[in-house]
Amino acid sequence: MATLVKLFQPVSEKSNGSGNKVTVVGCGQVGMAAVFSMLTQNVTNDVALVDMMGDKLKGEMMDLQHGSAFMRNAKVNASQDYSITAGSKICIVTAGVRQREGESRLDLVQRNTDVLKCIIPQLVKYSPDAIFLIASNPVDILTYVTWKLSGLPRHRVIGSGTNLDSARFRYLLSEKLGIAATSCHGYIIGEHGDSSVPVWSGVNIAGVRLSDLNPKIGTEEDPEDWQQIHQSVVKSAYEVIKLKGYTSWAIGLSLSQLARTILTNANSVHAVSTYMKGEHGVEEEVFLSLPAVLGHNGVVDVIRQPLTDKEAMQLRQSAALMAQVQAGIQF
Ligand code: 6V0
Repeated sequence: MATLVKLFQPVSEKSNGSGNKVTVVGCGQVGMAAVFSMLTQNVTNDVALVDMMGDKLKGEMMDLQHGSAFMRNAKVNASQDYSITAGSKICIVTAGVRQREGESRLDLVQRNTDVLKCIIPQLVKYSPDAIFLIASNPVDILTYVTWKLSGLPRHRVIGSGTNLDSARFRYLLSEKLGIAATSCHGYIIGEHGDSSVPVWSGVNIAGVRLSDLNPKIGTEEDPEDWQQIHQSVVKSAYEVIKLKGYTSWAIGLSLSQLARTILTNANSVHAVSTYMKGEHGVEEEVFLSLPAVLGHNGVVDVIRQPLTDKEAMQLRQSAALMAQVQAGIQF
């Protein structure tokens, strides 16, 4: 075009690719909250969106593109064709059905496994070196399913797991203590959801362990009933779904945080769903959350967190439940 020829004096070839491309498959409530968080928090400026609903996908893409002038060089592509995902550093999967009121996460297993069967081989084909970050529920089982379907090494398949449950826990602790959530340290491990395990023995503020101040903390004998905080965490998704129909902002922020850690090779520690066999006496091939060091390669290390006998036993019970559900999956 003549105007372009007049405007530009060519010096070198334009290079393609940002080096921080993130694909999000599933542009529903969770996927779009994750995309919005990543773009506005400058985690990536290069996203590829895939969904099976063509009009919605195009609408989401255009809506974000119209915000370009408010973001930092954001590049947003969307298509039902997986070739647009090529060369992604991270593939985030939030596609599938979500719980309806009263349904548990485990009720979704086979339906969402069938969804992953369409998605994972395509993502692996176009981004064989990517880290796979799964959010679709039941997230621990679907992370296992992704690992099986993808053939990728275990360190490159991660479930968002209890990063969200731990954030909810820290928020509720912060409300009770009247200090910032970022100053309340503690992890929920195990299954994302109903059988999650709060590690009360490690909950601390500035290194002061609450279990040293209240040895009964988190138990049924605790007169202060701190265990009710964990019960609220377990109930919180059900409560939000009852109120607004879905959960989105907190999981979107959680995925954005994990993507930042991976893209920047931060080696930060997050509770994410990872291969569990051999940890804390777990004998089954399951994925459950443990605090893990994350970087460019995905999971670098799992933290050897001292657990009480009861905590380790609860973890093994979750693992047994996961294995039982996995045994019924049709691949
Ligand atoms: P949603 O708003 O219904 O979005 C799901 C999207 O997936 C829709 O746009 C669908 O069109 C799309 N989709 C379905 N099948 C395919 C396919 N084969 N290929 C491409 N796209 C497809 O659901 P929402 O975003 O609320 O939830 C998505 C998933 O995340 C559900 O399984 C939830 O249970 C799960 N969540 C996980 C959380 C976590 O902490 N891990 C938290 C909240 C929700």
